Amino acid sequence: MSTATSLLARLHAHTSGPILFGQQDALAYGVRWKDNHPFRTEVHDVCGKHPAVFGWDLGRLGQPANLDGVPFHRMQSWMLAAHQRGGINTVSWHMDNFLNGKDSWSVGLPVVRAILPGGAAHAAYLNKLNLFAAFVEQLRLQPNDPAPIPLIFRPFHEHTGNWFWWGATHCTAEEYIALWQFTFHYLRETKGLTNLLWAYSPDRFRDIAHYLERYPGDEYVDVLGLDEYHHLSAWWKQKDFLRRLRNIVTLAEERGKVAALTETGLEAIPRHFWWTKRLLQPIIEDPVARKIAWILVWRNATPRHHFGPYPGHNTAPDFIKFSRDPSVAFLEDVSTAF
Ligand code: BMA
Repeated sequence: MSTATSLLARLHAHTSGPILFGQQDALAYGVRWKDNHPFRTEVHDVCGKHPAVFGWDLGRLGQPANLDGVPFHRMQSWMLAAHQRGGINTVSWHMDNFLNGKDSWSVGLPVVRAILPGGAAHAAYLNKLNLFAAFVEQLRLQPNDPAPIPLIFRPFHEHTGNWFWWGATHCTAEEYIALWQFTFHYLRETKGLTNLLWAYSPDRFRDIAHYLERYPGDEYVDVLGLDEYHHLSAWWKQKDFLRRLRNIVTLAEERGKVAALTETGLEAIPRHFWWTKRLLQPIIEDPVARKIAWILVWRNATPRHHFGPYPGHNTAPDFIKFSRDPSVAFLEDVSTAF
């Protein structure tokens, strides 16, 4: 069984068990600390348990550190450490714009068309994918392990929005699908990476047809994700959010995939009971929505830009309650390493 297949089986098990809790960059820094630690998370500082899912971003791969200042070699050791303790790593990629060298939020140029085969920036795209493959190949616990550790790869995310150069109004559905399929074949066949699970994670969508508009096909996707921040701020917005979760769970069940809330959060979390009342309760009270395998909140960067709690934060007591709820699983709940 490949490492990816066993990870997929594990995720499938969580569709009927507790929902795994994850956070972006959790091991790299918190609101209250930026220094390097071998294995520290602010979530653990608050509740005594680490996230079970660890999100990372490869933006600026090729430079010493990623777009948020995380050195890539440290990221690799944290990924291995997380895996060794029974955690799951998921990777997004805020890829720079290949036509003007600016970041992924630089929109307005036909970047997707340019990086497809035959396009002016195709060679540059291949160089990036080669860097990605080299980065992934190094993720071995022992140098002579037959394969790198499994990863969930979540490229070209939030494409139903327009804020990234791969977003809805910046390429056609055909171009988006062609890019996904090309990337999949290149990494799997040319570079031989069989340790990746592929996660498709649009932002908000109107209905199932909209969700599937740029879906590359069942052979190219393992996880049906959703990135959704918007509808978690107030109770009256939750109906739409739950409907979307039910949509992805239903689709996942029909296609033998896993559904997940691949990104979420409420910036700075101004509501005391957000964790238990706004996030968890509506999901677990819905018999369909609760079958998502994991929830990942975004990074803890600064007192204004954070999506997880930290000691002393107003939601810390509620987060402790959330962390003890049997319908949520943290690293210590799924691992024998502690
Ligand atoms: C965004 C913000 C940015 C960050 C980017 C990539 O949502 O957190 O500050 O650079 O994600 O991690």
